[in-house]
Amino acid sequence: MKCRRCREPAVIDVRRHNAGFCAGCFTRHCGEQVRRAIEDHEMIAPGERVLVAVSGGKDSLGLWQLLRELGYDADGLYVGLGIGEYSDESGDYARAFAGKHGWPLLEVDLRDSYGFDVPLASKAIRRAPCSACGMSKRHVFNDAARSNGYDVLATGHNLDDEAAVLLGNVLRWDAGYLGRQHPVLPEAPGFVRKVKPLVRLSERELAAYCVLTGIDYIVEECPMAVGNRHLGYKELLNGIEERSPGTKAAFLFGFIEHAHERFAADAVEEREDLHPCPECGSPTPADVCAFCRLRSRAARSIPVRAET
Ligand code: Q46
Ligand code: ZN
Repeated sequence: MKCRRCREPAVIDVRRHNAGFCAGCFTRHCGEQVRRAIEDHEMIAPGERVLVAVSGGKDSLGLWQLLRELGYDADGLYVGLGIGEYSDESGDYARAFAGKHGWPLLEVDLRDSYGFDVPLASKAIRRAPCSACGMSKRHVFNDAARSNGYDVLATGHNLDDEAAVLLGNVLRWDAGYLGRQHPVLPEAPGFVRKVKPLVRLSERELAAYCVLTGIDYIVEECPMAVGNRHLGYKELLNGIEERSPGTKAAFLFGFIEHAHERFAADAVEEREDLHPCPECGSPTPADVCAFCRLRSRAARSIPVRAET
């Protein structure tokens, strides 16, 4: 197979585009996909400061590099989740990558800053770790971006992630989630803008991008992902994609183009009902926000040692 652009031998084929690319043209293709996503959805305006949530994995480190190469003022944010060796190692990858390039990396450790970690929180609320983790990350990402003066928070969600989340939301017809499922969640009082510049690239393309550009990333998946609903949806979609390449992209982009608008009003309505949490100031529809409730339940579950 030859490269679609320069006719040199191809090193990767992207069946969805019915095209092969050599290494140089493939990295350019990745940059163009990110540039297009940012332009199409007006994700980042010139001069804005971007905070990229990095986990040490291929998507987030790839995203950070792609944004920097496109000229964006992008710094990293690593959140220590306290998931045993996985967290220790993923932090090392994020730090090594930032250090290699001399790019600023903010760090927040859940245990040090908030007194709990993901395994503890999950036990305290008797819910799957990903539920406690997702809630904590959403809060910490937004808080870190706001308190450090960033305009935009960028996450490494790729095409596969977004299509899997969409499938889950459609299977339940969850109108609120569908209204919020978009590559850009605009800023609002108490919230920075959140963007997903990798929506036009698949997981496989990100892995290839990292290998071809020498990004050293943590290959192991989070051990707590086992049994996660989204993994099942991803597998289902991969089976369909295998038989008809392009279906995943058509599913996601068809929704964004033709259907998202119909659910957006629900999301706007939800946001209008928010007021600042009395404990942390984050917008919430409840008396105390979900993160602060999680935090206090986790704190209560820590056995208190008797003073001697
Ligand atoms: S880190 Fe957290 Fe993921 Fe691990 S506990 Fe689940 S949500 S799987 S992206
Ligand atoms: Zn709160």
